[in-house]
Amino acid sequence: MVLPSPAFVRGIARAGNVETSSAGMIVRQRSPENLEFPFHTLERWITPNDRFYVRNHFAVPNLDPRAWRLRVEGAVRQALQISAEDLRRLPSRTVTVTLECAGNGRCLLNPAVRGVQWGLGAVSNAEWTGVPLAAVLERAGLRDGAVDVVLEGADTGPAPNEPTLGTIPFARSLPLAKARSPEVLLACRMNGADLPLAHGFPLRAVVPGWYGVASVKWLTRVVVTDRPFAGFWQTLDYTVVERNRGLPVLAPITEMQVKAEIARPRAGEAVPPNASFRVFGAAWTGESEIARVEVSTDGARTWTAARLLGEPVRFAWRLWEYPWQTPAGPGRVRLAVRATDARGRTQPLERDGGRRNYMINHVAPVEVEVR
Ligand SMILES: Nc1nc2c(c(=O)[nH]1)N[C@H]1C(S)=C(S)[C@@H](COP(=O)(O)O)O[C@H]1N2
Ligand SMILES: [Mo]
Repeated sequence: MVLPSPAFVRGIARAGNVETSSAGMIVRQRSPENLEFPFHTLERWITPNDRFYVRNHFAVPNLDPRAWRLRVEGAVRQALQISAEDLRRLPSRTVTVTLECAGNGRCLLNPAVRGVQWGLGAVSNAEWTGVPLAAVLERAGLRDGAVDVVLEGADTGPAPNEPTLGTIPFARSLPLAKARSPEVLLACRMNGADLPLAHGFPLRAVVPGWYGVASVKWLTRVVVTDRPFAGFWQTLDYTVVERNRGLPVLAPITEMQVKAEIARPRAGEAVPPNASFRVFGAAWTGESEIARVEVSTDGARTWTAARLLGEPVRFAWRLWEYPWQTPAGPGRVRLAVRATDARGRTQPLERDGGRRNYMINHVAPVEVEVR
């Protein structure tokens, strides 16, 4: 068994030393704005709108909601132009969904990899209200041979690391089966309020169980394609390497991987000796539910079950706690957590290099000081 190196653990402490916004968010990038939820402040199951992490590739587009239309076209029987008012007349649903950026935890990797250097907080949980994408596809009517559903945002800019490509929009596709699943929403409300501009006003996709990149914001166009969509954000970016008959093959990032994070204590925090300390955090997974969370106080050698809080809600994170009896003597302790989902998938102890700079879910101990 290979444990994450001490350098990995130091990385978590490094994540704490950064600039914060007026709302107390960690500023990872000013322009475009990329804001991290300070994960050590986790208390409640729902993340308030002004604390929900923000991941933007380009400048935020300012859309006039009166002039805005959602165009639905491609391999459909009837192309549509839907106004915000039309959408409000369709039956809506509310679902609680955790979004995690595929790069969450990146700043903990050693050696460093490229991309926004997220600590623990490129993950948040909110209640989203909107019309199922399936209902809109149903209205347009899919033509035979439809394969993918492309979601396009109004934001555009230069393609990252591809200067000759010029300006491209942010767009991602879903295979038909996921696009038609009842939980996939075109959301116009977040935690009971109008969708904030930073989170995609007037309309965004919410794709439960998938990494945040699938949940396209500032939606303006849905294009049904008759062949697999090989867009920029699922070929040159947001891909991982899978093995196919021994050959490395790039595959788009889709489902979230099972993962737990410790909110408290924070890395480097001093905890009192001979005391009862509440270790606390959250755990989530993709198309399943969290079945078990375990805590280790000896650097990922032995594990004890933590207590799962609240009720299981598919597609939302589960809070957990562990009453830790801290040791008598002063010294450093490496705390770790690992989650297992209802399909029996458990967080790995080692990182799979094929995941490049994405999908970071291996067990990552935090070092605290007993004194
Ligand atoms: N139009 C558009 N949609 C987008 C993005 C973007 O840059 N533009 N970023 C994606 C990524 S990578 C993530 S992780 C989520 C983040 O959603 P949030 O900013 O509401 O947290 O939005 C996704 N949708
Ligand atoms: Mo992301």
